[in-house]
Amino acid sequence: MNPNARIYVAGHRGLVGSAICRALEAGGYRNLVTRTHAELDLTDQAAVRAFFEEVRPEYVFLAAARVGGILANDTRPAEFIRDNLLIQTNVIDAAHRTGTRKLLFLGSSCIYPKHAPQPIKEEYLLSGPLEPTNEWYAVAKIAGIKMCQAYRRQYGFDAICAMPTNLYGPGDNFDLETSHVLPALIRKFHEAKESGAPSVTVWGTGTPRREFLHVDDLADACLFLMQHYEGEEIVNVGVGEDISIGELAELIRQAVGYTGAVVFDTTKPDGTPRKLLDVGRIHALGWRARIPLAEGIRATVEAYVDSLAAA
Ligand code: GFB
Repeated sequence: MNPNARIYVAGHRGLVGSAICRALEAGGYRNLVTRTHAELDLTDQAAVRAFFEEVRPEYVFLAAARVGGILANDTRPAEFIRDNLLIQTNVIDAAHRTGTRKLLFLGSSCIYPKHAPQPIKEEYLLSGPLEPTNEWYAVAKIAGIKMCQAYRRQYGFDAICAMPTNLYGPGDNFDLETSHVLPALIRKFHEAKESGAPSVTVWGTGTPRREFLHVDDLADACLFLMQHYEGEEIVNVGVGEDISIGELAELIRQAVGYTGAVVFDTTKPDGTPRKLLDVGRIHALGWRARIPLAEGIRATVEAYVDSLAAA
């Protein structure tokens, strides 16, 4: 990518989009194009086509999506499947129509079968039933992958697909109903410490295992793939190891400095028992994650507490 190339980051205010913008700016890319949701509704096909005809970005990072944790996915299936299908279809099609040179589509590790062999290889896609709590989002993301592959086959459109594992980092969503586990626990432990609450409630049994990738590592991988990968196959992006939710809660409890008890609310869903990604493909391409989880958690706790003070 030329430093002056016009690069559109869709979803630039979200966890992933803001990290991609940070990485691009740090890399000397000066011609970034962004639009807020109020300025451009990506579910509106006419508006997206008009934007692409006006701006004609050369590269597109498609990080815009309707995302959320296990409860949000489980309780709002229509929004998750509708909005993600609309956003990705509009952006991929308009990018192709207006001559975008390359587009990177972001999926998720939840596209894989609930009981896929671990670690999960890219070829396990569609080899078994999905996790019910997020099958709506997963089906939408799988459709996005297939659309990128179809546009490459029929039109020669250079669309590539990255499948990140669970993400965390600065700029995450800390709403307790819609967020993912890591930011939710940071907020819960911090609020319990501040209020002197005797315990913190963790959803589920604490036994599911999750892999956590810092969003700055993901952004680095996205720039790497945009510059070095142009294949049809999807590429997993992860750290190659996972921990249980119980172990994660203990890591966060220590990072926050909470000394009360941890209790598990088994009325809440566990979701997929495990979704550790096989990262052999991206390692073979020459990329590895760098940010250790304990260090990433400490930095995210600090950024969260600072953001509260700033607010
Ligand atoms: O991060 P999370 O919401 O999403 O939940 P998934 C991960 C695990 O953490 C589940 C447990 O077993 C939750 O029950 N957990 C414990 C909590 N306490 C909490 C809490 O306070 N909040 C939350 N949110 N979880 C998502 C998919 O699945 O993974 C998305 O639903 C996306 O579509 C994302 O793919 C990457 O990892 O289970």
